[in-house]
Amino acid sequence: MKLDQIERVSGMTRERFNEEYLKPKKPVVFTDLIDEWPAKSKWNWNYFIEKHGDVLVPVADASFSKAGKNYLSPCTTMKFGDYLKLIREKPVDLRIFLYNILKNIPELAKDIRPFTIMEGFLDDYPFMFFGGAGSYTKIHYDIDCSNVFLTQFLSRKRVLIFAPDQAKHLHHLPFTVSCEIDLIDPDENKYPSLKNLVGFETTLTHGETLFIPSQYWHHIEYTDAGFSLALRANNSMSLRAKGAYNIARTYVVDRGMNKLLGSRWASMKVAIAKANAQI
Ligand SMILES: O=C(O)CCC(=O)C(=O)O
Ligand SMILES: [Fe+2]
Repeated sequence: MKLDQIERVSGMTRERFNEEYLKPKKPVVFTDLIDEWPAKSKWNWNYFIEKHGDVLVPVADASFSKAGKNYLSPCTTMKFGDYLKLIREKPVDLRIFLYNILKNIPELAKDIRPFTIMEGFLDDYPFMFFGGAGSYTKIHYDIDCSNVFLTQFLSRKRVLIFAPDQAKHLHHLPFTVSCEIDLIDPDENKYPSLKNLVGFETTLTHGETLFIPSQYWHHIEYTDAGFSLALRANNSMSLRAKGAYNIARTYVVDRGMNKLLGSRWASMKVAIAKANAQI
């Protein structure tokens, strides 16, 4: 596996972003995109615990990505404050994924500002991700085919990114937006195709925003306990259509077959991924 460091930029204009990063689909880290947001100084553990600790949140454990009854679903709900205290203290296998923060806690809208770096932001889908030290989000690309702007708060997060054409080295699982290979433990002996994998990497810190181009694979490691806000933009009709198709396919075919066949469906996907893999 060969990884290039992702560039860091500040003072970026919309025109330059469009020419140098959006059109060529090149990941980049903005160091100043949220400098004017109150959230940059306000959003921390105590603020969420004291002001919004009683809100009930959906929490997922490792069964989220495993075949069976919890596949692609949260496993329980708990109080936001209790969850944050838990992950702040020690590594735990509990995550909050794709949490629509403004729908659930509308008051927080006053702490953020719309991004103007490109057109097409989907204002109704501001998703937050929370996790303890050592947790990670397995490699995937975002099902709706949006461009993602992932802003990190408080702590560090390591991100690996791969272009769509790298799917052949990652054992892409059919009917899904995920892969068999787990990059937390990249074993080149078991998966020789990893030797030819090329991509990008960076470690985000507080207040930095990573641009993940539409359909780019990403693997995310929580170096420390922390949280991020993902804002998404999609300014292309064809990508929106592809996203809608992906969502229908996952919810109808993949979920349906998981319900019907459970781990046998998971094994079939792995076998197809292996057959399609290229060294
Ligand atoms: O930060 C994470 O855990 C996942 C973020 C992600 O996959 C996304 O924003 O698309
Ligand atoms: Fe994602």
